[in-house]
Amino acid sequence: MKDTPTRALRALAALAGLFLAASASAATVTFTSTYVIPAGSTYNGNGNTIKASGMGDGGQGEGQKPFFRLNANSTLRNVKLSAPGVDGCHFYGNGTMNEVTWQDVGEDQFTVKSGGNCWVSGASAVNASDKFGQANAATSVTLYYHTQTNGLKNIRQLGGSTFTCNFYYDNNRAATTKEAIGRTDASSTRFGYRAMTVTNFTGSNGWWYGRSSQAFTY
Ligand code: DGU
Ligand code: CA
Ligand code: CA
Repeated sequence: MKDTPTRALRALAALAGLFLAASASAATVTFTSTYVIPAGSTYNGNGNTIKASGMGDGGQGEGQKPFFRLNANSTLRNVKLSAPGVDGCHFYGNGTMNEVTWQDVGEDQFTVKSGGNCWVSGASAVNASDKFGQANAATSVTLYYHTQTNGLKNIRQLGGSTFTCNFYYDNNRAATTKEAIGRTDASSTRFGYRAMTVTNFTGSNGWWYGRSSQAFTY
């Protein structure tokens, strides 16, 4: 009985220590080149913030470098990407970006460079002057419990391309989209969506940029 308060205090102190250790470990890490996540492995950012230096200015110039290249079957998780947003992150085959926060999207948020089953889940991205996601190869992309705020297009399939993509929006939020939730020029591409919250949409051609017949709920 006598030592109960001491034990309680010790437990509290231990908890506080854990909390402090956890916050102290979140750091800002500077990248001067793209980090390649090897096939089949995971990069866990442990809540750190990445800052790109000498990789692009985050404007609309093409040829900027991505923060991360995800080789096939790799995962990027628990990381914040600060301005300048450079060329976002690139998928090469299947991949997952989980709890990745884009604090200020640069040229674009993520790009599918070669196709696969690609997932962007949790967390959020803000301020895409043009596109959030860009698909440059036939792929399946799922946005899952992910929020995108303020941009022209939430997903854009490479302009003029006719390969087939399947885009899924599952429990997402799109706030202040000014052109399209999904835009494609390919007649075989499909957009599936469920539990999607869209607010302040101002595109003049509908969510699917004139291709509503290619969209379905599931
Ligand atoms: O002319 O190729 O925006 O991957 C168009 C360009 C453009 C790509 C794409 C990307 O489609 O650069 O960032
Ligand atoms: Ca581009
Ligand atoms: Ca790009």
